Amino acid sequence: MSTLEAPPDNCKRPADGAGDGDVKKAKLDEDAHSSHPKWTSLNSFKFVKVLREDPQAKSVCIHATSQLKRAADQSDGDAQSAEADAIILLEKTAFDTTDSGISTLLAPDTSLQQHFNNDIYGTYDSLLAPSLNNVKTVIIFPASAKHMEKYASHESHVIYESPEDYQSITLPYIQSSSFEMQWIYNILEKKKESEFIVYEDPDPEKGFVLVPDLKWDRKSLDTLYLSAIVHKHGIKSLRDLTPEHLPLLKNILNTGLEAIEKEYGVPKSKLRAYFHYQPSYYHLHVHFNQVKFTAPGSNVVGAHNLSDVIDNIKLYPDYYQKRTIPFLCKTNAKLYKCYEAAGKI
Ligand code: M7G
Repeated sequence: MSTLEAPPDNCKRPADGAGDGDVKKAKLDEDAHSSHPKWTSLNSFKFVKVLREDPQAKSVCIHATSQLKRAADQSDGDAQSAEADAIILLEKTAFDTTDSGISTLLAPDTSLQQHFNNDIYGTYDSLLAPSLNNVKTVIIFPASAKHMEKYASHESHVIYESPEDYQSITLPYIQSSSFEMQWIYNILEKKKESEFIVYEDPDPEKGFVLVPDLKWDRKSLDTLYLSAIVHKHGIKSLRDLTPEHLPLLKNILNTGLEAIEKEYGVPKSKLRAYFHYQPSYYHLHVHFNQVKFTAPGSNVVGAHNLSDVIDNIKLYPDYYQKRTIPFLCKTNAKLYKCYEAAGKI
């Protein structure tokens, strides 16, 4: 594809250390905002547009705005308030198929409205008791341009990233971007979500924290989804993995699977463990989920099975530095524009 646009600024390799500076700045900017409020309803959000919907998954992702309160200004002591972007992800949850879940469904609280009947057939709308009408809701606020990019619906392309492309396009992009990783540091430092930790190995080299993932409603075992976040900083992704990391990877695979089986009773044979490439957050983490659940990003292009990764590195120590790795990229993504600007698309 011809490229007319100048490369976006964040395709360029920053001066030494500038990437780190961006991460620190993002951290400061985030600290400057008041923390995520505990909303009790959605009525303080102004609807902007639907970013994407998935009738099959029964989910919708909305762009909205809400008032962002900033800490009191030292000069006048008044708290400032400004409109900021929000992303609201709504997803209908799976049915509770335990005996008590089904009994509640069949209780008098469920009322039926008939559409039609014909011979032995009838269709209805069931109006369920509020306790059965749960819609899993994720609110990202204040949402950055990067969040908008991630959640907007855009066409995806497969990009074949050679080792040279990684060095000349992807790595400079990673180093010059900020990825809002504060949530990861909060988990590792036990500032947030510590009450949900399923397992932790505190070892600085081969240790990790295993927590329920944001994508999971934390109820249905059919959609069980956890993430193992490594304690060691500086391993950005699959591309960085070498034999030095084998003890870490084996530890995550073996101990992670055992911990999930112990906590949730889901056997190892019903779980998959994999990396995303490209990840959204360049701090190494592994996705664990139920094999019967088609998790977003578990497809053949984006997912790299952890046990395969271990075997590949055992067979070829520099496998992930030498191979071409395909990845899916949306046309609105900055990384896509970097590849386009380099004449690779
Ligand atoms: P990824 O492969 O970097 O990006 O995985 P993806 O979002 O495109 O999959 C990051 C994983 O971290 C995803 O599965 C997210 O759902 C999960 N995640 C993101 N955030 C912001 C949080 C969070 O605050 N808490 C938890 N527990 N998980 C999160």
